[in-house]
Amino acid sequence: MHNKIVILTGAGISAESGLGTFRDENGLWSKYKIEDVATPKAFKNNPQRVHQFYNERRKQARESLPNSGHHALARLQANYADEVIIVTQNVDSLHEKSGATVIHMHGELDNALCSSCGFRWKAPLEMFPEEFCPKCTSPTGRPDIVWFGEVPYKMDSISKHLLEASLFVAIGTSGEVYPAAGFVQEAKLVGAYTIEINLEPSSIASNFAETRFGPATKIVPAWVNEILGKSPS
Ligand code: BV8
Repeated sequence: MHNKIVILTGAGISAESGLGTFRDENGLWSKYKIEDVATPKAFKNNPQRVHQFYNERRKQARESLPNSGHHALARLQANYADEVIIVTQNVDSLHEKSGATVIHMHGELDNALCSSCGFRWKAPLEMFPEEFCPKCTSPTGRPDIVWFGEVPYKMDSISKHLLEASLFVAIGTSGEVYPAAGFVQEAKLVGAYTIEINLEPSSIASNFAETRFGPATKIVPAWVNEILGKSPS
């Protein structure tokens, strides 16, 4: 019997680090249209606009710091007796900055990808159209981001972890984007207990056995203390 914990995080865990969410009131999708900045067609039609969108977010993300929600998850991963797998939809590196290891299913702002040879390298702070690949020298560099209509990364290993989960916790995600929004169902199928931690009920809150509402910087450390059997600090 596994005691594996699988955690899925979304933009809500980075909100209190100053990074915008997508679907909140002043979220990114209230300023940009998905089809203009987060699809392969958008990049083909107007690479400059798409690079600009990610350049702004890359700069903001590079200056941001992890919050107590990120630190609590890193503490759980370091101290829990069994495996703690963190899958994130986020493209910032705040989980890594807090010392956690994480699976980036939607890619990473800090990486650039060559769409000709598949080579990845550390993205410069700003990328421009016809970015040259350091390996094959083609002018086909792009943000290493999974856009809508593209296949998320590491789906096989994520599915394997979900099959072995005894506890699945979604933190700071609206449950609007698939396949991530379907992970709770996969976990339930193998009998995992499921918890949603969010500022307010997501569109899939009813799929969870338990929900805890409030800011991640408050709720996540309290939940981690409970799991680690620590009295609230
Ligand atoms: C795929 C790019 C095939 C990087 C992103 C119809 C039905 C079902 C599916 C589809 C459909 N039509 C199209 C699809 C597929 C589509 C999809 O789901 N579309 C949606 C819009 C309907 N999905 C895809 O195209 C995916 N690919 O399906 O391929 C496939 C499938 C399975 C297996 C193999 C192949 C690709 C999806 C990835 C797209 N790229 N991002 C970037 O620019 O960042 S997704 C984008 O949304 C972000 O990456 C983000 O991570 C993601 C999810 O958003 P959230 O993280 O949840 O953020 P959001 O703002 O929505 O919510 C924030 C939450 O935090 C809120 O609930 C809020 O209350 C809470 N919060 C706020 N503050 C706090 C807080 N919580 C706690 N504390 C706080 N302080």
